[in-house]
Amino acid sequence: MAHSQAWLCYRTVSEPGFRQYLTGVYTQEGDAVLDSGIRELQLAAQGMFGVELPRTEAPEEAGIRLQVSPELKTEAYRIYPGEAAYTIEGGSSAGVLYGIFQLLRRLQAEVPVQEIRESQTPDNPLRMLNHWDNMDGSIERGYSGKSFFFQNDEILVNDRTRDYARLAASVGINGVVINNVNVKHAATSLITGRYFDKLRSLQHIFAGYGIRLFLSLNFAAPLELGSLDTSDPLDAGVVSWWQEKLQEVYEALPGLGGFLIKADSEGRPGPFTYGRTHADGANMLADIIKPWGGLIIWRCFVYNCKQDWRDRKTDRARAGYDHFQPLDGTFHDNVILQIKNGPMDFQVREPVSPLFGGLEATNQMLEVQIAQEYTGQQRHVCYLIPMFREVLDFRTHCAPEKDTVRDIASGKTHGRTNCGMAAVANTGDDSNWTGHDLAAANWYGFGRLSFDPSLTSEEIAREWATLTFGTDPRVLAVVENILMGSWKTYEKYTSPLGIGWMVNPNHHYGPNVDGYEYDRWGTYHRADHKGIGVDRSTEGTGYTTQYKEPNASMYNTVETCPEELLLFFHYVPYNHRLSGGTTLIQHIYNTHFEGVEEADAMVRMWLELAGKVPEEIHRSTASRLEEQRLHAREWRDMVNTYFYRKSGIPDELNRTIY
Ligand code: GCW
Repeated sequence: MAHSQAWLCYRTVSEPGFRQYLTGVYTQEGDAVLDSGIRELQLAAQGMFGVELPRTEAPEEAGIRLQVSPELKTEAYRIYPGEAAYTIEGGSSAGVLYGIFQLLRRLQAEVPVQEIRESQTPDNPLRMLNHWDNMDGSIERGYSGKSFFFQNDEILVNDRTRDYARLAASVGINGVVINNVNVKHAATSLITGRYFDKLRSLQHIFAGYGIRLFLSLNFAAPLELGSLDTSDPLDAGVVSWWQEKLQEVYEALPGLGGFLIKADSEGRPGPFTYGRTHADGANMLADIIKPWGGLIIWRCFVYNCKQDWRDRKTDRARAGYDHFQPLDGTFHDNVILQIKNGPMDFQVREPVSPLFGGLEATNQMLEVQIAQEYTGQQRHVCYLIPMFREVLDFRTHCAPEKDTVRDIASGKTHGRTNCGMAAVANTGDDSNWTGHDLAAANWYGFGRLSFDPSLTSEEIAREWATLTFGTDPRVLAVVENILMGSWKTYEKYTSPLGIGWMVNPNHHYGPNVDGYEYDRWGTYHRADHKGIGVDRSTEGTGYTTQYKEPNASMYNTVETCPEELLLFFHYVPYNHRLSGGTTLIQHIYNTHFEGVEEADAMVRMWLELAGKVPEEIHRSTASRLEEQRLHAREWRDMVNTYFYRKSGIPDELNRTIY
């Protein structure tokens, strides 16, 4: 299927200033990344100015000069106009490439070229996308078609691969895991000769855009691929099996970034089976790939998924910290722990995982999910950048300063370099990449934010909208308005005050208040006729003690707990008065009515853009917004009715509650 160029569509601009430089492009050094940069400039010159931009060997003929300047940090860039030439410098060719994309963003926004004078060093060393693509072509939690990496157990390498790499690199992504963390079936064999040729082609394309390829690994490979009867990480036979295997992999694929591993989680194998720790497992693999500069990225999503509802002490939210904090300091240098933003699982609202701040001597990476598993599955618009901003800005109090999640992920708090941010990707082979056209803002936004976490959500939304739709102020205002309100709107008509879940089990789309209440996954809301919420204070599961002070005390009491997380931390009676004066039950009713009104307003706003954005995008987005509007009603009515019937307390405003 033909695919769109998303935010790299290079439409005509009216600001002519840059034309004077379009005489030629020159670079002294040459490599695949600089070649990609030049191709991008040529494409853009054609699209924006209708000019054929030649590459020249003579610097004096070139209005655009690319230069690798070792005094800049590796991936940093500096771009500026001059008399004769516009210069794009980078600490490496990847830095130059990032500078080119920044210049093109500004030009596309009609910024006069004489004002485009910027320098930037990416904040996070690793800026990664994790694809949960299976080799049969399906995507776990994929909402935009099939995989464009795999089909029928084969690896796909085609035009789309390059465009994917361009889009990813344009927002600063420098690492990609192509296969699902649940490594099963053919994917276990990705580390065998059967796939090396295709992986090399993929790696080659990625490398041309400064992106390193990573693979998800099956911890039980010695059993499943080899003929061993164990995958005990401390067993000598297992260690030598991995040595041989990974040597073969690195000889075939030098430059491979390393491996991402989900172990002892949701049925995946891991060191627990053999009475070993996660550090035993991760370090064993890390030591083997260290000579090649490889990294082991070890996920912290480990919890007991078979809980008994009567047990009010076992708390899934506690699990990440309980498992990994005691191992702090035992992981080797080339191991990175990848931690989901919240302690549960990508709900619309969660507190920040207490592992951030709890680990002081361990490499850490923040994992977020732009695949909208619990936030409308790319059928609803939910711009997640404001949520990620809150996570990054959260102060852990693990140090007197530089203690935010942003500082920790970027390595500033503890002086680390193996760290950064990863997002579970939201792409598939739909022609627009992300199913919902507006969901592309999350892909774009994640990359931009991981490169430069000082950007605001509004700036990112505006940039994306400008690149995608052009500079019409009316269009920009509407798109920005819809995006900026969408996370809070989604939160309003779904589950209240941080309690989460309330979705249909398994596929996770659509309201079902008790969907997980009578299940064993530890995802309770504990609603009864008097109140709702999970007591995670010191009186309850004690989860609050995993935070550093003053956060621990703040979360521990109802009076000081941030209201948007009230039900995550406390069981609260329906007649409890919130800070604004309304009762909890009234707040639930009000927000659900408001959420629907806001969803209606989004449809009205979007309809105003008919004729102002490409017709196909207008039509398909309108139909998704319509589905969202109707679906928001279903959520409202299910949730309100449920709580009305549980509590017996009527709505003060007498609206229809069934
Ligand atoms: O959110 C849950 C998803 C699973 C996923 C798991 C994980 C890849 O429902 O589909 O598995 O998280 O993060 O490992």
